[in-house]
This record gives sequence, structure tokens and C-alpha cells, in this order.
Amino acid sequence: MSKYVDEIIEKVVRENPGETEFHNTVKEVLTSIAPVIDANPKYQNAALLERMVEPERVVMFRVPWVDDAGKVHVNKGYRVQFNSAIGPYKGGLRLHPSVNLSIIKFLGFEQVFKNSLTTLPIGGGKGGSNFDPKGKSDNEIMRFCQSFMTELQRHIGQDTDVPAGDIGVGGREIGYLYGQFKRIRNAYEAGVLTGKGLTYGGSLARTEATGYGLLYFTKLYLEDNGMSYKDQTVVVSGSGNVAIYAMEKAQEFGAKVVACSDSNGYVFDPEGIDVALVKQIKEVERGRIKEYAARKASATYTEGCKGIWTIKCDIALPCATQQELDLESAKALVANGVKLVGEGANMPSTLDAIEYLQSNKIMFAPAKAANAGGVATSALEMAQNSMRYSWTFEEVDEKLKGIMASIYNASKNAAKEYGHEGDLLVGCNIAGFLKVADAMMAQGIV
Ligand code: NDP
Ligand code: 2IT
Repeated sequence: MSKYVDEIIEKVVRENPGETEFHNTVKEVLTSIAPVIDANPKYQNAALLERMVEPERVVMFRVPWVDDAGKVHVNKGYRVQFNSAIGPYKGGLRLHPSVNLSIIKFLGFEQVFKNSLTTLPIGGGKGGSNFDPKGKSDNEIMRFCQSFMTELQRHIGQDTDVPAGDIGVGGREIGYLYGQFKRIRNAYEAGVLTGKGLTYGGSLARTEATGYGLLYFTKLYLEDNGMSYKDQTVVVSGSGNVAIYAMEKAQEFGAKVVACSDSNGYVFDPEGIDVALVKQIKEVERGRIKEYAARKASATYTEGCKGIWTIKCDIALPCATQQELDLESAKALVANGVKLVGEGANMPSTLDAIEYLQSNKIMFAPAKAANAGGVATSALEMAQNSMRYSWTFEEVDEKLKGIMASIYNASKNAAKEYGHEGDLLVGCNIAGFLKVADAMMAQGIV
């Protein structure tokens, strides 16, 4: 591998101590693009990788808020504006107690290449807070979001930086965030956030887009290898936005989804998961997935998340969180005859799990390609906001399908061109990298 790539990986580990998630994503991307770096000395001369691994700007701030009992809390707020070479920073906001700078930087770095793959003009960024939305009232969520936006608003804008949802941030939170933004700025700049409600500038199909996009991508991948979703057994981790719409589309494609999970445990339902019931429990009641087994006789609940990967399946779709599918899980999946692993979450598989899956010739659909449908549809929401117009569900869905096909083809072709035929991970990293690299080279040393 290129000496330059090795040096940059070492530098990132040395200069960002303790940021293991960030180290992992940098290692994954830079290792993949080594053949391109070797073939193009101009990148090294322009210190391109040094610039790419350093965020353009990191904003960290205090988020004070008052709970319903009058107690004052203080959380940490983050926005990492990673790269704006091809468009305004774009990426979600995550609210979860595990959030720290390493996690936001890993997500921001991934987002740069993912957004490049979408073919749309969006740069990469990510943000969030270590605030825990679980068990909070609507009013507490609103006060937190208002406090968060009171600081964030000075750093974002529809041509500057456009946040959206991620773990713990859905339609309710985007509504509160947008209300506060609009109030402070005294302007209706709908394009400043995506994932908005349909009554105030949201796009049809954005809610479904990440899960649906994952299914469009993996369907193409299966078909390219003479297979389909019909009658396949599917396991999906998570039961949030991405998982729910992945399950819905998998069933529409004729698959049987037998399991899903939340951060406490998983449910196994050999009759097939009732997605409407999952929506009721997780989206309406904001309850625990354990409830599913209490309400459906054919289902069983198991405490703990990892065991979900020991369930026999043809297709595994990790859609919960980072590093949830480790080497041991990968071994269990392979032993049970898995054919494809498709990443709906960001970086759900550990590096050794990916290596194991690929060395066992399991089809592997990497996150930044396979889950790009969400942010791609966010960019379509921005386009509609700019036009002050909206497309029908079918129009957005068709564009999403086209984008997922183009990401699949770009990843496949780049892998082939650089001597890694069939490896979509290397392919998507190279394809995503090239557009950002060319834009940065054209724009000089900035
Ligand atoms: P949600 O908050 O809607 O759902 C997250 C789901 O994952 C919940 O079921 C949650 O369980 C579970 N989960 C969260 N953290 C953990 C954890 N530490 N261990 C086990 N399970 C956990 O988030 P999304 O569905 O939006 O996001 C899921 C993943 O997809 C994330 O990796 C996100 O970055 C990625 N993603 C999201 C996109 C989007 O458009 N929303 C786009 C592309 C990627 P519980 O209910 O117990 O919290
Ligand atoms: O990880 C992701 O791509 C997202 N959470 C969606 C980001 C967005 O801006 O829609």
C-alpha cells in the first residue's frame, strides 16, 4: 500500500488520540483509495489527504435546558463541518448518550464520500448531542431542541450547512428545530433543514428513503448475481427509521423478515414481522421492542442485541448503529449460510467482520453506498425548497431508484477499474473520493 496513505493513517491516529471510531473510518476509506493515490502523485503534492482528514470546522457548544420538574441540565452540542468542496455541508444530527467528538467526526467523514456518491451537490457534515431523548416528555424535547438551535443557527443556512435527522432525531425534532431557526432568523429558509414535515417544506418519500434505498441497492446487487429478494429470509437490526422502511420494502419484494431489535434486545417472529405493529410500538408509543412479543403470539423476545446475528437468514441488514456486527457475528452469519450483508446503519460492521465476510465471498453492500438514499432524498428536498415546488411521491421515489442504481454502477465500475472487481467497498470509496478530490484540486489550497 502507498507509503503516503500509511503516513496519513498514522498521523490521524497520533493527532486524534482516543477517537477510535474516527480512526476506523479513516483506515477503511484510505486503505481503499490507496491504488488511486499511487497512480496520482499530484494528490500527494497538494497534501490532499492531510486536508481531507481534517474537518474544515468543528463547532462545540453548551446546551442548557430545563426539565419538567424545573431542574437544569447541560449537554454537549456538536457540529462538524467536514468538507464543502462539492456543496454546502450536509448531514444529520444524532441525539444519543454515546455521542462524542469521535462519533461525530466518523459520521462526518463518511458523509463526505457518501454525499459525493449521490451525484448531487452536497458536501459533508454531521452534528448532535449526548442528550438522551429516551423517557423525555414532548416539552422537554422541544426545550432541548430550541436551546440546541439557538446556538446552532449561527453556523448553518441553506447555502452553508443543512442538518437533518439521524439516531434520535426524526420528524418531531426537526419540527422543533425548524421552528426555533425560523423564529430567530426571521426568514422562511426552508432549505436549511431536511426531513421536515410535509406541511412546511418536507419532501414526500424522505421518511422512507434510507430503508427503501437500501433495498433498491441490494436488490440490484442480488440481481446482478442471479438472485432476488423473493422468498429470502431477512434479519434486520434496529426498529427505527431505517429499519422500519427496510423491512417494509423487503416484504414488498417478497422476502420474509423474521427479526428486528432495539438497544435492549431483539424479537424473532417466524411468521414474519408485522411492520405496522413495530411502527405503532416504536413510532407512536415510543416504547420498547419487547412489547412486540407481548402482543404477537408467534414472536419471542431475547434480551441483548448481538444474538440477532445468530438467527439463520439469507440476507442480513444491520440498521441500528455503528460496530453492531462484529467478527463473532459475521462467523455466525456465514455458518448459517448468509448470502448478502447490506449496511443500513453507518459503519455497523467492524473492520474484521467485513474482512471475514468478504473472504468468505459473501456479498457485502457497504454503508456509504447502500444507505445513501436518505441523504440523496434530503438533497431532493433541498431542490424542491429552492424551486418552491414539490414532486409527487412517485416522482421522488423514481429519482431515488435512479440514484441508487447510479451509486451501484459507479461503485462496481470503480472497483473493476482499479483491480478490485466485485468489491463494492473499495469501489464506493474510490468513486466517492474521486469527485471530492477533483473538486478540491480545482479549488486550490483551501
Ligand atoms: P432511529 O433513532 O430512528 O433508530 C435507531 C434504532 O437503532 C433504534 O431501534 C435504536 O434502539 C437502535 N439503536 C440505537 N443505538 C443503539 C445501540 N447503541 N445499540 C443497539 N441499538 C441501538 O435512527 P435511524 O433509523 O435514523 O438510524 C439508524 C442508523 O442508520 C444509524 O447508524 C444512522 O446513522 C444510520 N442512517 C440513518 C439515516 C436516516 O436518514 N435516518 C440515513 C443513513 C444512515 P432504541 O429504540 O432502543 O434506541
Ligand atoms: O447518515 C446519513 O446519511 C443521515 N443520517 C442522513 C443525512 C441527511 O442529511 O439526510
